[in-house]
Amino acid sequence: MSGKPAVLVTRKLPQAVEERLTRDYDARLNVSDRIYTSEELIELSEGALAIIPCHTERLTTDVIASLPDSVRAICSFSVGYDHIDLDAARARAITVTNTPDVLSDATAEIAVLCMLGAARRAYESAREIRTDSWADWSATHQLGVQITGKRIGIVGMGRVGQIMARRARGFDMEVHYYNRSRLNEERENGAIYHATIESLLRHSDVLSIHCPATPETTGMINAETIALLPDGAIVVNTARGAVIDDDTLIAALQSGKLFAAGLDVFNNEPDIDPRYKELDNTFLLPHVGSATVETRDAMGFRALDNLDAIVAGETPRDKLA
Ligand code: 8YV
Repeated sequence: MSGKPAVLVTRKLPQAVEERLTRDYDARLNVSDRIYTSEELIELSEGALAIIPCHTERLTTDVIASLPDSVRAICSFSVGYDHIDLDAARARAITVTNTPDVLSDATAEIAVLCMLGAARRAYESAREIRTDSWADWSATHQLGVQITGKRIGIVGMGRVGQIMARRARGFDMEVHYYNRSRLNEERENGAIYHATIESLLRHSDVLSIHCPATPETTGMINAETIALLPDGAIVVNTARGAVIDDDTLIAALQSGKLFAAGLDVFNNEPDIDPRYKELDNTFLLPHVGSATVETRDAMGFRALDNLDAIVAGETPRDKLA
């Protein structure tokens, strides 16, 4: 017995984070990085004060109700918390935290990559090189869409959305946004507010999704809404797959209603809808928005700062429940 509080860490985390974990806690690390079943997670939590999950663990009503009494905190290694039932945690007085801010720049970088990858047909071009199918230069070869000067519509003008807006201004894009509430003038920074998603869509040559997955945003991009985008628009999603109805997006990509899509997140990861992979006009990444050395360290340290505060009897900075 080390005398240190026990913490279940559900996935393999960066070395520096695991070093701090083992220094300060009786850390139950996941060396193999295999995703635990709900039953395993409950069993492995026995006697632990806290769980540090990732978005890959579904902490549903039933799982939370079955957690051992020892568990007093869930400090997620993620900004998104759609995988945690906050009401169920509140009902058991379990404190829940996330890791906002520290991954906003990295995620906006990937959104820029997805935007450019989709607009400039990066998947098709890279494939030509790697399969030796590049015939020769031609004036009509691989023509994409220039995003400079175009309109970007940002859904969810939170931390990541605001950084994406700044990056888009670097491409002289006209920034439009839809958010639950209008931002103040300073944060808006010249962006044009739309009170409805429908209005935003009509003004979006590129639509970039930065809102969380909630009951309100699930399936927000569906047959009715996607029809409102200008023909030849580009859809970028680095938030959560649940915001998009896959059948609708795939049909719009197949028909040419949309020029392309750049996607880092999907419904049912990693078993995504296979039709995305059959399309040439998709630029697809495996949920790597926050995957930089700097950011993953910062996420881990932020989760541990929250845990340290809870252990010290203080209110953690990123308390969700
Ligand atoms: C993380 C994310 O890598 O933080 C989030 O919400 O979507 C990702 O960037 C992942 O969730 C880690 O748990």
